[in-house]
Amino acid sequence: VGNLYYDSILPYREDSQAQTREFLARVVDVLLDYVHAVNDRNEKILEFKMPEEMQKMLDLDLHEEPLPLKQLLEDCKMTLRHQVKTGHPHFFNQLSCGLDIISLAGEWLTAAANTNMFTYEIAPVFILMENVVLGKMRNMIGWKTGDSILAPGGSVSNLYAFLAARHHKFPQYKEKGLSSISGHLVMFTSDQCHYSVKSCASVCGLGTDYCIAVPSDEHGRMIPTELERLVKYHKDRGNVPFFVNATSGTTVLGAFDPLNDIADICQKYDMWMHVDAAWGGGLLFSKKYRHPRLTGIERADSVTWNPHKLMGTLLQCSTVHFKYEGILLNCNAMSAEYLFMTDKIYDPKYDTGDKVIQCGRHNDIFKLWLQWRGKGTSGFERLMDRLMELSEYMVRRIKEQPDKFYLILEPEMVNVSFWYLPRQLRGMPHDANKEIKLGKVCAKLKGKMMQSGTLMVGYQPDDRRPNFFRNIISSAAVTEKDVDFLLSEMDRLGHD
Ligand code: ABU
Repeated sequence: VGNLYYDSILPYREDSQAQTREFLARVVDVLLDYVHAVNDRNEKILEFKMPEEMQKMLDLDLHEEPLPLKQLLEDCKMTLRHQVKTGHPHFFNQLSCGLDIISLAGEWLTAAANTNMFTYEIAPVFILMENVVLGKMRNMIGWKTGDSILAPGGSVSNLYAFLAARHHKFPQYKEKGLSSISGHLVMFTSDQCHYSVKSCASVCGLGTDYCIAVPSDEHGRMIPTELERLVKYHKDRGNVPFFVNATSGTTVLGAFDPLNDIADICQKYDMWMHVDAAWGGGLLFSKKYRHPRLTGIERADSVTWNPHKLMGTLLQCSTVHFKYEGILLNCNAMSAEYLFMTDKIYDPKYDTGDKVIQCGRHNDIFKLWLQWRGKGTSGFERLMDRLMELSEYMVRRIKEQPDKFYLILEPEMVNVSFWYLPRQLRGMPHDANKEIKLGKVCAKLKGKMMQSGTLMVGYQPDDRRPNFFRNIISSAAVTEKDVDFLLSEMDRLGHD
């Protein structure tokens, strides 16, 4: 592309097919080099720099005059050179890991199609794909009908569930607002839930004091008798318990709340039951691991399920499902006539834009649809089983090295919680004082991982213990050898 500028290619020059193709082909080369590097175990995951140093090193300025296309190619290379390779087989840091190639191809197509998902008129194929995929997901939950939407992340999916639950109980709320509600609404969720559930209480006017944290057991599962006790407590004080969030796959421990017990309580006290299965939903594919973890999910009123987590679909791809047909339109429609005309030549039920509180909606379906076509349902089942088996392998390997590693609990999912023991802490009795020291090791060792660039594993405290490592295996790239590498690399970096 030599010294060409933006106005030498489409759409500025009609006769620029060759240059345009050449420019894009060179961008694709950069992307393919990156995909190759991501899958190369000899490559580092990152070249860590402090933000100030990174800022100085990179030319990120925006200029008055245009830059040549060759500079833009350099910009693309530079960006990926300094990006953390989240698809690298030694990246275990986040719930969303991996780089699924078919889903990536889907995302590239999505970008080229560059459409908005609000009407059939401008996204006909994609809207029909949404119907197919979301209908299939509802069937897997155990419902024959219902309503669903793709949302920008699990937190917003949970918010949609909250809004639908409030609409279901107080259909006048949309028009009359707070005056349609007598008493103070109260919602319940376990003390291990994702923070977005509490955020619903803040965003929707309950106040976080009315999002009640139900105690969990030592595995991180909500205790149903505690839920019932707290529901009664609030009812007795004239409050209105109306919404319970059960989590299937908690963010830190990967715990599954007992859905049937929670459903019984919701039924008894006439409360909406939402299941936040953003993380654990993928296990619905697995005959081996679905039960007992997700047993009873079909009794929920709504379910959040993020394919961009365990299923490896590229970010972002989050879905929320409802048992009730038409609930999203009833709850959220504003009937903007410039977009959702009712006298279109096709059935306006295919316009999904009025189901949501945003207007513009990104196309998150194609990459999932293409990935599902490529893998088949059986391929997803194999992936789920493989990820779970690898996590079981990691647990075994940790138990085989009790001098170096301390398993915190038997995981229910691919979250493995553990401490690393450097030499000076080995052989000491395990008590609260030692846990404080082990917690300090986490932050130091994580820093060493980032500086060496060879490994990334997350850590955090919880309300029972100081910092501990949370290892996530949700990438199809990971093998037993990578798990062995992870443990030996932690020991190499952290032993002293
Ligand atoms: N709910 C987003 C998950 C963040 C994480 O990867 O831990």
